[in-house]
Amino acid sequence: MIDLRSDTVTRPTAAMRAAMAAAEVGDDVFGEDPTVQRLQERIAHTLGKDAALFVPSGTMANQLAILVHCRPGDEVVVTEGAHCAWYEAGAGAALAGVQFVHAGNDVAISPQALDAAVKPTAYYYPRTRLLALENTHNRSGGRVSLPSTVNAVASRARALGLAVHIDGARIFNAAAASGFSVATLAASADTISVCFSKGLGAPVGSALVGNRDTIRDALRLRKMLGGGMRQAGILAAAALYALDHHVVRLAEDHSNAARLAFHLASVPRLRVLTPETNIVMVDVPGDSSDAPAETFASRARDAGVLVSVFGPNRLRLVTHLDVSSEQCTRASEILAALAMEIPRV
Ligand code: TLP
Repeated sequence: MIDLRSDTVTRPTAAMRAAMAAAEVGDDVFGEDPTVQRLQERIAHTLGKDAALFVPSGTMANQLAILVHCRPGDEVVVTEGAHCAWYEAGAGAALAGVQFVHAGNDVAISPQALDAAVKPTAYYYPRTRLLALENTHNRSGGRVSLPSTVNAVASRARALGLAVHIDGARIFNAAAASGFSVATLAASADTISVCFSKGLGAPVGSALVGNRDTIRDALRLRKMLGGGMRQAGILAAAALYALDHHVVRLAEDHSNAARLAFHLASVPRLRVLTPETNIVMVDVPGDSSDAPAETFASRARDAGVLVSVFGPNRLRLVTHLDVSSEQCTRASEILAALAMEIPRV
């Protein structure tokens, strides 16, 4: 099987497992796990912030950010298709008691779109409290927001009294594609979440990064959510290994995605969004009520390629550490052959 469903499917390499096995550990609820401490200091420094908190998932990192910045009844402004509004099981409403307002397009929000989304201040309006951006932006096909775009809307947000969070699950992909450092990409955010378990290839783990007071609040909230982990250094060691060895290879995933997209774009029945990073969105034709993407994905599975369904007509293919460029070429041949079987209308 060639698994292109997500960059979350990677398995730790032998060298990563060796680093995990050798990790020095302690009880992190007592703040005594030296490897977790080392990871938190390292990722905070890499992102140009004071402090970081190691958490089990990107979802928990995003939800902690919403919890630290907002109170029940507040509003969070997000882009179209934001992960925190689409894929986190309604946690923003259920746990923090916030509602989401979609503004701008599916990658970025302009200062003007933010102005239009923020509620006035009379007592009967919800309080618009947080701007949550996503870089790279998953549902738009892994697109990158450049610092100029992020800074423009973030400074408008600040002037309006909003905090700024970046869901940086794939911020290292954004850095690899744009040439900007992750610290530059994170500069205008109060908090940023980052995942070690996506393109970086660690089995588990994310971090919430921000200033010391915010991360102290997040530590308590993490405990409240049941995310206090004990000898978590075993997992932090995988994340440290990933930072040392897997950041530099993200460009390979991007060139595999570009090649995959290039091959598929020449297939007449498919519409392919040109990827900027490791995510390729492919639209298949057909009446949306027939769920053509589901049908295509199940044929692809039978032919040995796993892809995700991202809409009635939309498939998502993600390149990662565990798919080689040969496998990507093979996958594009298999998918192209399947697409040629789609009847013309
Ligand atoms: N994304 C997953 C699915 O949930 C869609 C994937 O396969 O891409 N932020 C972003 C931008 C993400 O893409 C994800 C995971 C998360 C946060 C959540 O991370 P986890 O899965 O660790 O909770």
